[in-house]
Amino acid sequence: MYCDQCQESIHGTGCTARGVCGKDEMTAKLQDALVYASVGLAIAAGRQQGGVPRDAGRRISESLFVTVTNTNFDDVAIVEEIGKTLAMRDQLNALLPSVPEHDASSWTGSTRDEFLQKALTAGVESYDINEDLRSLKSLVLYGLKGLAAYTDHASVLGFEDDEIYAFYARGLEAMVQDLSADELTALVIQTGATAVKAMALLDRANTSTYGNPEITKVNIGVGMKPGILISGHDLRDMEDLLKQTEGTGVDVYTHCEMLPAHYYPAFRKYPHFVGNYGGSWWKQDREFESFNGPILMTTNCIVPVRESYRQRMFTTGMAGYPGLQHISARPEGGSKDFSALVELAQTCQPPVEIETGEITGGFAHNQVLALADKVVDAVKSGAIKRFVVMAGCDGRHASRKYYTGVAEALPEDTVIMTAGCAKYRYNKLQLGDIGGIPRVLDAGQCNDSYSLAVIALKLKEVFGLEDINDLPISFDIAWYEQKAVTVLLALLYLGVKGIRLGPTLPEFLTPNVAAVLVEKFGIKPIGTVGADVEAMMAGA
Ligand code: FSO
Ligand code: SF4
Repeated sequence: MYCDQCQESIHGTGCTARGVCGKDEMTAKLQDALVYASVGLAIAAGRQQGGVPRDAGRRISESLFVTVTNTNFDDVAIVEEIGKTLAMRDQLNALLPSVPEHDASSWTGSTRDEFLQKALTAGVESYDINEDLRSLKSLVLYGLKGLAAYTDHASVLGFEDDEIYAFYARGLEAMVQDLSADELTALVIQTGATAVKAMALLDRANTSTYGNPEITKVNIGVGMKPGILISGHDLRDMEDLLKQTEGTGVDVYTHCEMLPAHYYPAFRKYPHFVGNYGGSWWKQDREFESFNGPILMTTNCIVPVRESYRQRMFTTGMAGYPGLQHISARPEGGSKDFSALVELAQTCQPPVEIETGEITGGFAHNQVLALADKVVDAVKSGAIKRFVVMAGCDGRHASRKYYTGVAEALPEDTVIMTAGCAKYRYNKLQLGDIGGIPRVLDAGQCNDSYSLAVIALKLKEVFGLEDINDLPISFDIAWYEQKAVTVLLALLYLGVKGIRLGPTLPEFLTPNVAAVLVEKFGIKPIGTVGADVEAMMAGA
């Protein structure tokens, strides 16, 4: 196997025997075969009269999402996805005058062993012999994987965009084409442009279905009843679960990236939606143990499952893990059936309390813009000197203590804007407020980084500035998996310069490609807390 798609990829070699994430060789290879099957589907879909059919767009979203870090470790499910993807490729090829001339369009297989055989020549390292070109292709592919997660969530809520699906066709076909560095660089920028569209689409899907996030205090303690813990990013699953647990005597808690569900009016109204349990994804093994009740993983991030909670952990959607019960897709126009979790919860002990208190969030664009006058006055009066965007992901590495250190070291006249699970490095610190504006403004999930961009663009307009980089704002982004690559490319497309990226730069960037990003966009690796805080406060 060879995998270098996340920040925890083994430095210098990528993951070659077993992933740090727990992905084994067979799963890694099957995921490679699934991406390759998606390339074949993309080639066929992109050649259809009338553009990429929506079912093909959805299929590509689902297939790529399955291969995002920590989403699906279940070989049986992945084999099934490959089969479905190849079947759709063949259906669409049959509508063309002839099958496109590429192995990705014509290879066949139906068994796990055949897919493993194909993976030997179809992994990311086969996409180009030139490592710089391969690096650019990786940047596009990983950006597309993150995009796929976002378009999957949006489509579940009935929101789709043909232009985004058309870009899947273009971007995936590029994986098997001979393209120059300039052509691939243009594709990287287009991936960023499409990322902005996809995040805007998901924002529309979420807010028009569940209302605009509002300032909310979320309880981090526990109640007396047994609970179900829901994690991941899928809000439609959240809705189904809250409805089906009403009046059952079972409480619902969020974990990690589901925390922002509390900020939505459509979910806040449920009295049995009690709070958030625990912290970020990588601590789940201990927290799932003490939670005592059923756990529902709607998406990534899953870590290797311990025996102590295996029997009460469920997956759904694109998430999967061998041996866990998987809740099947909702029937057309219906809901998923979470009754197995409810019944199990009724036999469980309430969660063990691991902390008490509250965290405040809900500062997505609509809420912040409602406070715009207050924010603008605070900037004009000098009460707020600087905004620091610390969005992105959390991860296992001790080096991520840097983000806690930065939050603590930033002067009291600074405001941290965040989204994604990166926030768990500092969202329980008592950092206070500035004239009623909290010093940590949490917009929501990683995709809600879109909100942070909308807020920045609005501030630029209010202050009459030409360039977003003239605002008193710094970007200190943490990345882990491919959605963060998508968010990063979106920020670059929007013209943000001088982003600090950590805890390390991506392993898949060659020195030459990294140099281009540095030169064109001023991207820099994080340094020490002291030096970075000083530089950010000086606008550097
Ligand atoms: Fe985190 Fe995992 Fe949301 Fe990611 S839980 S790391 S970028 O899946 O998607 O922020
Ligand atoms: Fe390694 Fe990350 Fe790939 Fe897992 S997803 S195998 S940790 S590079």
